[in-house]
Amino acid sequence: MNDCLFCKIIVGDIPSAKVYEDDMIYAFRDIAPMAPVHVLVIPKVHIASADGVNAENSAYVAHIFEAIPKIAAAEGLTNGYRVITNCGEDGCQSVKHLHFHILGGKKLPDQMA
Ligand code: DGP
Repeated sequence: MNDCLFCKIIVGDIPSAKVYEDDMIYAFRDIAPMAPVHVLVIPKVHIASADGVNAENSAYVAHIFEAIPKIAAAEGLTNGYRVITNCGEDGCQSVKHLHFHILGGKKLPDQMA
């Protein structure tokens, strides 16, 4: 077992507020929400970041993007939402396990950086 925080969340060693789960992915509420709805969606395999996506594991990313509209609908995000993945140092990625933020529930700021 590696020392990855999100790998520990997947196996339940660290508690989380689950929003969705299937055999490939896990979704849970962000511990420090930046919007009324702030969900993180992660693959159940350890991929360090967007930089680590390749032909062997890209099915997990495709599956995440198939699940995102369902999660957004279940969260009541009928008026739109934002999906973000931070990558590496300049992207301010703090947890080194690929994750996609779903943010919504209000009009989000226009400015990205
Ligand atoms: P990023 O900066 O893109 O690496 O986002 C990491 C996110 O993970 C950040 O919004 C806070 C969230 N986070 C960090 N630790 C935990 C945790 O233990 N539980 C939950 N639910 N979220 C966490």
